[in-house]
Amino acid sequence: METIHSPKHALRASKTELHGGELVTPFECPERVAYVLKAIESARLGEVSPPDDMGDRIIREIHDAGYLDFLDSAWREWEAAGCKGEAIATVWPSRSMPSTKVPDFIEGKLGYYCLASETSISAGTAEAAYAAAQVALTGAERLAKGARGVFSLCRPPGHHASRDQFGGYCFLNNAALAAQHLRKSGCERVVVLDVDFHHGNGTQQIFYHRDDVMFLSLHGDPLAAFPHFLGYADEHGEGRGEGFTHNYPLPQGTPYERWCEAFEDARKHIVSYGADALVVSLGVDTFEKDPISFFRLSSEDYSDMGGRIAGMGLPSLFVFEGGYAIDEIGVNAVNVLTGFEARA
Ligand code: 7XA
Ligand code: ZN
Repeated sequence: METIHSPKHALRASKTELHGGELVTPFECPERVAYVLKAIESARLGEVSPPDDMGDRIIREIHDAGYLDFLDSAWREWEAAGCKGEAIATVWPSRSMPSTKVPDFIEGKLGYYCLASETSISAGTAEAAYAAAQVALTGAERLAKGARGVFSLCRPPGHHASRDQFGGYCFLNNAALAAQHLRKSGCERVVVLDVDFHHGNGTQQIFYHRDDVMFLSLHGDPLAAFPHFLGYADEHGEGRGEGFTHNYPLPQGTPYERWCEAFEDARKHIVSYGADALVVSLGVDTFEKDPISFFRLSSEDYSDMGGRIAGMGLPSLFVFEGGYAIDEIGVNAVNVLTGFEARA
């Protein structure tokens, strides 16, 4: 299987994450990619190629223009305001002050365009996010040209990024961009299956009113897990999108057998939808040793997961999302891909 990868991911190297009331070194760090590349090489998965620059047409279809301008200028404006640390949102248009005005000053803009304050904006963040988007779009283009399976090794990840908000380590929604590109390349129906531990709130929001992209997510119950405010089982889509969103919130300690029950239900929806292509939001933070999650999948389970995904018989693009157990992140991600190839 071909992997698409850009060294520009390393431009996203923020020093601070707000975690447990402290500023810590981010879990979502550049080393994650180095470990995955090493595992790709050890497993002889296949060629690692750079992305093409596919421009910003699809990015502008998925994301809000004001939000994209904000991402481009946020770090400059933060520095110009004399701020010394990294840019962290501290104030929001919350329930008691639901303004829709976009403030001029960077402090207000950050609150307007941010959904969660653990994620700081640092020098190079916008460039890295753009490169990750190109990695996803290039993977989608390979699928559109006939590839059966491709791995887009995106970093920073994307599935929490909504049309106009960043957070949860995400800035541009790589999986949504890939799905949109597939739609524009002739696929009538595209599925995004999100197997990251966290609910893909951004992807759900982007496609919530659409029937041409089905979104399904298996994740930690938002009552107990980030992002807390989306991802419940009673969210099914709205308008034309009614019936095209399916959420499987799962409890603390979920073992692979329980995860598979949810997967099998999701699989039935995917098969009856009659999709032309599948985008998998591939996070491996469902792993038993992940430091910020609570499922109990083992490294071997990821091989089986890949086989089950291949069993649906769809051209599949794997878009990398989360996973923070750094020693095993590579083997877990690559197990999904080799498991897929063994059954594809
Ligand atoms: O898939 N998303 C992630 O892996 C990032 C989740 C961020 C959690 C932050 C909780 N304070
Ligand atoms: Zn995650």
